[in-house]
Amino acid sequence: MILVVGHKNPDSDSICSALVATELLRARGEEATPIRQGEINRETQHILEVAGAELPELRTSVAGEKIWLVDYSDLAQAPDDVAEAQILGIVDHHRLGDVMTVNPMEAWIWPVGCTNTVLFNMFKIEGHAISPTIAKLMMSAILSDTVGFASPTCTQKDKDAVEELATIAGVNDVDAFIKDLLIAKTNIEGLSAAELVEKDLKGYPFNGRDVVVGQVELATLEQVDGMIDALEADLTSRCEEQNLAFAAVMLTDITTAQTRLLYKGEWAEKLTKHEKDGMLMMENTLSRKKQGWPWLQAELV
Ligand SMILES: [Mn+2]
Repeated sequence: MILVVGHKNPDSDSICSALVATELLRARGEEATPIRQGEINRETQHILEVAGAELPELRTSVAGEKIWLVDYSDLAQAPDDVAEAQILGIVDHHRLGDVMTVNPMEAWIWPVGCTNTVLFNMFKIEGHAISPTIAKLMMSAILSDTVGFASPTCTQKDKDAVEELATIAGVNDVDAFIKDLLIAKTNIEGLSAAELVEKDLKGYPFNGRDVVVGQVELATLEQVDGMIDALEADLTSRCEEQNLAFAAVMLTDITTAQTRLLYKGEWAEKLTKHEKDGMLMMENTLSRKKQGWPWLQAELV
């Protein structure tokens, strides 16, 4: 049995990738099961409902198991006991991380907008049939990761994949499909400051210290107007409790690509020079991976 596991703090791509890669392995004649390392967000819940797919089982230990990693290759995002598992494969679209394997393994890492774009091409290369449910999972993940094709991470391969997948899925109106997805993605009603910071929080080892950067995608920055103090207080206590050098959250208006950065920690003073009227605004910034984190790395050195 192969366990297919996405990253910690799973986003939609991470969950859909686990489900889709499991189908690919089964099509190859392997026994496989998708698992997840955490609770899913509202967008993912919406996607699973639309696709009619089952939520992967919550499981955070993989010691002694054969596993595939989907949507990451960093130790920090893997199950804590990943060193005791046998990694057989990786499908990803991020920079190559620091996981190590004992034996040779299969790696599919492409510079595209979404892991599901790589998986879609694997299905095609290997000639496996794609069911409407799997097609919906794949196209939803691609549209989520690329923010409806608007993200700078989006490539022609992502667009081509969605075009083919929409036909298989029987989705005639892709724009309406994107709109429903974005409504579910930006629904933060009733979430606490801590829940917002944790919604899509990634940990990065940097210069010998630990840093976390979260991102909240919004339809308008006004959605978090009353929560700035609480969000900053959460970042501060997170730094203290986890000995982080820096904790930040990108508040991104996905309709204008404008991001407000909230940040705290020992290294926070390195960024204050970029503030205007007490706010650090990052214009034209949708992607943490391609824009937010690279900029922060240069500033935090
Ligand atoms: Mn992804």
